[in-house]
Order: sequence, then structure tokens, then C-alpha cells
Amino acid sequence: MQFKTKMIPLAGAIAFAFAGAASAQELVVKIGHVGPISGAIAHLGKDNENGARMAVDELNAKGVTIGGKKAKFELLAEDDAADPKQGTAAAQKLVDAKVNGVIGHLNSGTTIPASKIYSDAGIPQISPSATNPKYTQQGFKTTFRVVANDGQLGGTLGRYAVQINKAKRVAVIDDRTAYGQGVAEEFIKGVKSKGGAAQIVAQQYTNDKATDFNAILTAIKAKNPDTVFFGGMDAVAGPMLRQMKALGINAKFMGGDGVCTENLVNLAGDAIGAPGQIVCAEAGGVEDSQKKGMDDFRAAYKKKFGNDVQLYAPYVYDAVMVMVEAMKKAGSAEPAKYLPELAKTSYKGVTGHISFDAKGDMKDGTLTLYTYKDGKRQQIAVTK
Ligand code: ABU
Repeated sequence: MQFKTKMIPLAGAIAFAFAGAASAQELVVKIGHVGPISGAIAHLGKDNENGARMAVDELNAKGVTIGGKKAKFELLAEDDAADPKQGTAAAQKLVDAKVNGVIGHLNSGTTIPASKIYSDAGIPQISPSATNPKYTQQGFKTTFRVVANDGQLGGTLGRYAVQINKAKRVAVIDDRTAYGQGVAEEFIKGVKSKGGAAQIVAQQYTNDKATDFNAILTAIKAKNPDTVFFGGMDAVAGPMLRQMKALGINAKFMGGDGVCTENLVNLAGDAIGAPGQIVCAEAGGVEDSQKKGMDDFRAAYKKKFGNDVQLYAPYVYDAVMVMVEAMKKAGSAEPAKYLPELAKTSYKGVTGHISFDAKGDMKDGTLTLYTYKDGKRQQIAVTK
């Protein structure tokens, strides 16, 4: 057998040798992202994924050195369709791909089961949007979250209903997901903390794929509520609001961060009502002094992707930046090496100051209360 040898011209050989030297100094850092890119809340999953892509693109354009090596960031984006089973499959896929860290998932119902898989593999995970408290209460060292939790969200909204909206008769619906059920329970606790000023007159349940609410809304109407709280996502809240209007239920509508999106306007149509008719809360937000940074982010996002931020893209962006800052400080993208730095984070991001408590929850998490006016979300207040 004859071997054919191919001559490399001298200049080409020199260039080849230098290219080899350069890549030896390059560090590929794989950042996993998981959210629902298919299904009813794909618009929110895409919003999150875009936030991660924006961060990765910026880091690569700017140039980042980790432990003396030029880092090249790669985004490995997975779709979990907001489904717990697909969530764990996506998590295992990222672990098998040896990602350096994970941003996600979007939903509490996928984030919580996936967190065991990342924890077992020692891979740090930052959720930018899952708000169920259980996520960080499992004793895992790898779980972090850059938003407030349902205790804060539901509790604040419950107290707001009684103190500010003067609610007296409150109906509560939840979609039986980890998020929807949890935030509804916290809302009820918030209402009850006001010492019987308001009554819970009805409690009904749906699911995260439902489109027909006639039976539960008819039962609720019979109780004559002045407020309806929904624990669930905007894709269900929109049609629910339309059906409330069709049934002549004139109650105020409240919800957590899952309903508090720009897209709710499209989903609810004219059932969005007058300002104050809907009150919802995002599990984060910035005070006036940092508003410009957030506005600049939103403008840059719109320029890059052609549409407005839906909800949590800025938090995803910050989560990537926080993870990379920890890698820079550790001089390593190896999970075991940068995890201690991640736990010590003190980072000023687009969404405010980020640091974590011993469980990995945001310290001093902020909330932003919103209503809707002229087809847009309108801020009511930023609160702790
Ligand atoms: N926090 C609202 C949406 C995500 C979740 O917690 O399920």
C-alpha cells in the first residue's frame, strides 16, 4: 500500500502552526439554556433563550479571559416544552454534553426535577424565572435563582389585594403546576395575613393547557367575587380573561409573574380592561436610579431580535453574566472550581444588585407591580 503525502507550502505550515498555538490558548465554555421553545408559552421560552444569546454574543464580541485563556462561549439551547419529563431529558442531554453551567429552566415544574440531575453532576444552575421556593430548598449546592420567589410574589399580591384594592371577596384559581399552585397558596396566605378583612369565597382548579373555563368561572360568578387571582401563565390567563368578560364577571384580576407579560394584551384582547383592572407582579425590577440600564437593555434587545422583551430576558442575561464573572474570578470554567465563587457573587447587573443567600436565593429580591394601559404593561410600583 502506498501512502500519498501532501506537501504543505511553507507559509501555510507556519500559519497552521500558529493557529494551533492560538487554539491551545482558547477555552471553549459551554453554557446550557433550557426553556419551553414549543407549546403554549414558547414566546416566553424564546424570550429567555434570547436573553442568554444576547449575553453570549456580547461576551464573545468583547473577549473574555479565564485563567489566562481566551474564552469562546457556546450556547447549547434545549427545549423542554414546559413539561417535567422533557425537562429532565433536556437536563441529562446537557450533562452528557459536559456543559460548564446551566441557565434555566423557565418553569418551576421543570426546574425542580432537573435540578437533581445538575446537582448529581456538580453543574451549577441558575434559574432566571422559576419562582417556586422548593427549588432552592432541596439542600443542593448547585441551585441559584436571580428572581424573587413565590413567597414574596404571592404574599405581596395578597396583601396588595386587601390593603390597596380593598378586596373583600376573593376567588382563587390555579393551574395545578408547581408554580401555579405555589403562588396561589402564597397569595391566600397574604390575604389571610390581613386578619379577615377579606374572605376567600371560591377556589377552583384548571391546568396549563386548558382553554375552556366556563364551568369554573360560572361557579365563581355565583360567589360574587370582587377579585379573581389566577396562579398560572399568560397563555391560560388570556382566554380566561376573555371568558370572564363574556360571563359578565366584573371582578379585578390578579396574577403572579407568569401572567405579567407584554403578550397578555394580545391574548386577552379587550378583556384587558382599564388601568387597575389587572394587577400582576414580576419577580424582580429596578429602582429609578437603574432604570436607564434596563431601558437600554430593552432597546438593544428589540434591535437584535425585532420584538419587545416579554418578561425575563434581562434576568437570563444577568444570570449568564453572573456565571461568567464567577468563572473569571476562579480562573476556571470547571464547575467544581467556579461554584464557590458563584455562591459569593456580588454583581451589579441590568436587573439590579445580585447576591445569593446560603440556599442560592436572591438576597433582597425586588418585585415590580404592573397593570395594563394603552396596550402596554404599566409599572405601578417597585417593592421589596
Ligand atoms: N415564575 C413564573 C413562571 C415560571 C415558574 O416559576 O414556573
